[in-house]
Amino acid sequence: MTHALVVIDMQNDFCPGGALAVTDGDTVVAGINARMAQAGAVILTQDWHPAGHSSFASQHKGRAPMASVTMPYGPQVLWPDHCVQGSKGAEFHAGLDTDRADLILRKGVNRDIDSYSAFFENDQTTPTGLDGYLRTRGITDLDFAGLATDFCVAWSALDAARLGYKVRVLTSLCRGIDVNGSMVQALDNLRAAGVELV
Ligand code: VGL
Ligand code: ZN
Repeated sequence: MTHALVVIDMQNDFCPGGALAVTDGDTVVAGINARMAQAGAVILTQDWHPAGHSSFASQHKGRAPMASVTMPYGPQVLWPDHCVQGSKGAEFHAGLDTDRADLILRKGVNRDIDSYSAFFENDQTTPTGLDGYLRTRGITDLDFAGLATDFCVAWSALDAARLGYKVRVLTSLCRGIDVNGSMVQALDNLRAAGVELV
């Protein structure tokens, strides 16, 4: 068993009606559940921010959501408050088959650093521990699905490729935010990194 399905941030706040809703975000749930049946291992990630997280526009006087700022660790898009620990918005979409998960990984828990990727926080050095988990289980091939294509899915898949995994992004089981050309940029970056877009 060397293949895993990694389902990124399939949470209420990224679905229609949520605080950072991705268009049609909920429409991939059924397909993701079906795909779990073929997966050797299933990993779910959960965006899980403390209240007052530094990626929230509400913490930056005079800044609106979707504005870009420079943080000590690099550029950062400011978001509406979302996926606050313990909130309804941070829960998985009710239709997602969470029973099938081997591991649920929470990320973005550090107030001062965002974490788009399931592997590293946005300083691109602080590890989440996922690489160690996968390596010690002998998992070498990763399929990614979930939300959002151009942020957490793309950053996770790019890190996975850099770490030496064989990576595919199941684009039909992903949906994107697309802010300031982020979708085209993300797909270009993924192709350039040798990630297979399925
Ligand atoms: C995400 C923005 C902020 C994502 C998470 O899951 O793509 N995007 N937090
Ligand atoms: Zn977030």
